[in-house]
Amino acid sequence: SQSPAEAHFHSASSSEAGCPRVLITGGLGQLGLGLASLLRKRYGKDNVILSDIKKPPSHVFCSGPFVYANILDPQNLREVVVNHRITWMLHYSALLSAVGEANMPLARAVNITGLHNILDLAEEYNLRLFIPSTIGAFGSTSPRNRTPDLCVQRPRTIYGVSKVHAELMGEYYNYRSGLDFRCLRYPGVISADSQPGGGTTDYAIQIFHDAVKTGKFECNLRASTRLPMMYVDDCLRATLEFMEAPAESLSMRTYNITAMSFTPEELAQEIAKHVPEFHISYHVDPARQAIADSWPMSLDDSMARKDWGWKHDFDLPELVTTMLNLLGCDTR
Ligand code: AKB
Repeated sequence: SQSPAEAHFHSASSSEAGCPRVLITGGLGQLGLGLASLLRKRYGKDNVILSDIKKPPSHVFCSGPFVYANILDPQNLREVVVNHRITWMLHYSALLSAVGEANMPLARAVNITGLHNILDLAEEYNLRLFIPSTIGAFGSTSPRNRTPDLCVQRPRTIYGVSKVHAELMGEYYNYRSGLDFRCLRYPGVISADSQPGGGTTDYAIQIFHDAVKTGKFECNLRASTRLPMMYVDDCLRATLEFMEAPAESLSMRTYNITAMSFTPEELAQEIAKHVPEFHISYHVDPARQAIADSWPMSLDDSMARKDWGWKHDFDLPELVTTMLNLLGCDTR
C-alpha cells in the first residue's frame, strides 16, 4: 500500500525520461528506506541506490539496489559514484545529537570529515547534493520562538556544530563553484516503521510504541519541553519537492521546515484520546534535557513555503491517529 506522500508523487509523473541517478548515504538510518521507496516510485527502482556500511536485512535487496559505501573512504565513494553514474546525492550518514555527545570523536569523523569527502566528490562530479540539517543547528542564544532561517547559531553539541559547518560549507561551495547544494533543517521526525538512532526527539516515537504495547511511557524530557516536529511522510515529500524545485526559485540554499510543535504532555493528552488508560511519567535525562532546552520551540519556515511551495499535511491529531493505526491500534 502507498503512503499519501508516495501516492502524490506516483500520480504526478511516472515518466523515467531524464531521471536523476540517486545515491543515498546512511541509507539504513531512520529515513533512508522510506526516502528510497518514494524516489523509486518517482524515478524508477534502479535509478535510486541505497548505501550504508551496515549489512542490510534481505528485504532491502528486494526493493532495489543496495551498495556498500563508506563516506570515510573517498576512493570507495568515488567508485560508487562513477560505476552507478550518480547525478544526485542525498547524504544522510550522521551521528545524531545524544549519541554524538556520547562518542564525540566518531561524530566528528563521520559528520565533519565524511562531509568534506562528500562535498569534494559532489563538486568534482557536478552532483546535486542534499544534506539534511536540523533544529540542533541552533543553540540557546538563537531566538527560540519561530526561529528564523537566518539568526545566531551557536550550538553546543558536536551534532549541531557539525550541521552548522555542513550548512556553511555547502553554501560556500555553491558560491565558489556553483555546486547545486540544497539543505533543509528538519525538526524531530516521527515514523512508525523505522527507529531513529540516538536523538533528543526520539521520545516522540518511543511513546507510541509503549502506548500501544503497555499503555504507559516514561519520558526522558520534562513535560513542558516544546520542540518542533514533523511526520515522516511530510519530511520525505518536502525533501523530494525541494530537490525538484528549479534553482531559480531558491533564494537561499538552507531552509527551515516544520509542521507542528508540541510538548510531551500535549502529545500524551492526544494519545490518551485514543488509548484511554494511557499514563505518562517523567524521569528526566539531564544531558538530553540540556540539549532540548537549547533548541527552538518552534521554527519559522515561511521562506520554504514562499520560495518552493512547502506545505505540511500532518498536524498533531493526524500524526497521532496515523502512528497509532500503523502500530495496530484502532482509533475509529
Ligand atoms: C535529534 O534529536 O538529534 C534529531 C534531530 C532533531 O536532529 N532527531
